[in-house]
Amino acid sequence: GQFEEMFIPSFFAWFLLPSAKDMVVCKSMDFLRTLDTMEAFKKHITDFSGKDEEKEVDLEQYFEAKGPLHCTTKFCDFGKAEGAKEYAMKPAVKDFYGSTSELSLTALFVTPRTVGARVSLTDEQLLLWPDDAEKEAESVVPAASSLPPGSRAHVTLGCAEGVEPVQTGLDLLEILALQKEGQQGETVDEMELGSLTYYGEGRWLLSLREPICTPVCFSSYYQ
Ligand code: ACK
Repeated sequence: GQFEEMFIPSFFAWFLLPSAKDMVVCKSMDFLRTLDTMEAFKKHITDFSGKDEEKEVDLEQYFEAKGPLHCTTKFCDFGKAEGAKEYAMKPAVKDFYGSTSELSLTALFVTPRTVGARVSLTDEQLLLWPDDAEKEAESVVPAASSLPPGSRAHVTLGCAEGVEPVQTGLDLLEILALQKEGQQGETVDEMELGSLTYYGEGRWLLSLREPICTPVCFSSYYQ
């Protein structure tokens, strides 16, 4: 029939509904504004400024937001990515396509490359999570495949100049791998939003006291 040739999208994702988007952007901007004025952050400023210890870093300017806010499930590259077609044909993908749910953002993280939110998926949402999402990151984060499915789930909030958004999930996996290895990090502060930990090399994680819940729609992106 006429629908047999399926056009595979750039990626499948949960897209934040417009009503929720502003609230999430606002909270992340608040976090960036607070972080870059903290003494603990200034102590490690060269992670972001290079050699220049005197330089101030304005994190709000440092990162640039790209495209609609979303949590990628499967990057398909219009069918060219491995497993793209199989994913697009999964019964769960068809069943949930266009449906709304709630995403739970449980942490915010910042590295010299990206700023993002960690997403904790429900069992139902995990039905849409590709089996190999963590394993695919293995060449960059060797311990990634030993992390539980869904570990890579994130919302990219911004990227530094010249950095592609695929980096955000890799930065998150790197932090989770450090945690799993038993690196406690350096808990530097209790902030209003939660507790802030430094993992070295410019990696900061704010575990939210209260998760940010945001309505989303499971769909795909074709541009
Ligand atoms: O922020 P993200 O999750 O990172 O959303 C974008 C989206 O797909 C469109 O580019 C993600 N993305 C790009 N390349 C890959 C890849 N090779 N593996 C997984 N996700 C990717 C990117």
